[in-house]
Amino acid sequence: MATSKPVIITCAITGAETTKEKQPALPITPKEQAAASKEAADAGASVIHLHVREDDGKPSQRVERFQEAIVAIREAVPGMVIQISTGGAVGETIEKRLQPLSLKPEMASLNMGTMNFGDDVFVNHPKDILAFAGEMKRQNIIPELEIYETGMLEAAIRLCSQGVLTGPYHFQFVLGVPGGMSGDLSNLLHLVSIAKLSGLDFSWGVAGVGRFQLPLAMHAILLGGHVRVGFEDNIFYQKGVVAKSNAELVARVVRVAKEVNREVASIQATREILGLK
Ligand code: KMH
Ligand code: ZN
Repeated sequence: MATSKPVIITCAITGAETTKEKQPALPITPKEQAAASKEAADAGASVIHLHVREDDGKPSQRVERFQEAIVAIREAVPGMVIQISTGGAVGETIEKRLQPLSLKPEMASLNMGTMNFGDDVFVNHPKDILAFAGEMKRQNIIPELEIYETGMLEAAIRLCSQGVLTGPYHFQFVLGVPGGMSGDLSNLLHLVSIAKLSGLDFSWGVAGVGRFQLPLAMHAILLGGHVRVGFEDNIFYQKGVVAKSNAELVARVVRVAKEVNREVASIQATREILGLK
């Protein structure tokens, strides 16, 4: 693993779908999110993928709530990379999804297409993707391109090649959502090879959903990619055993990386790899 860059571990601490009933340790309030971020950072995460909730647990795209959460996380973990979600919850309006970009986060998610998402439809109209991309470019916000299947990767590559998106390019392969590609290793290998064929200079990570989280993280560590874990994608430590904390999931992938001599990226190294200031 000596030739690979250090592995960036992102922790998606909250998400928009999981509930406290299913995962009692799910951080909901800014205070809980700050504590979860600190634990995740202490365990080895350097990026927080951030969704916010109202106190009753409802997913929210309210700017003030993002602001509160960002301030609390910054205080708990100075320098942590905070990547806000513009995906929000299924069914959220584009206007609301765009709102938190007014906070000028250093990084934000940018979803690359429409798909069935479990029993729902996650709508990302081409004109709205362009609006998100344009706003991020205007404000120098680095997008993380969320890719759930091959067509979305090809759409992302087109936008990069046309200059609609202007690097640094970071692809996040989100695999295992019912409606998108499954977390089978062959799918990850296919996506990585298509991305490489583009000739673009890019970094990539993988977020495996549910039971795919651990095996895909292990494969990404071996393949030179980056890793996302956390309750947004998976609430279990193993089959039938709910994880104690987001940090427990981070700590496990850190152990895996160490076992195969792949260094874990510090916050500083993460900023260099992702092209952040
Ligand atoms: N909650 C999903 C429908 C993102 O953060 O940009 C979308 C999502 C992606 O979580
Ligand atoms: Zn998300």
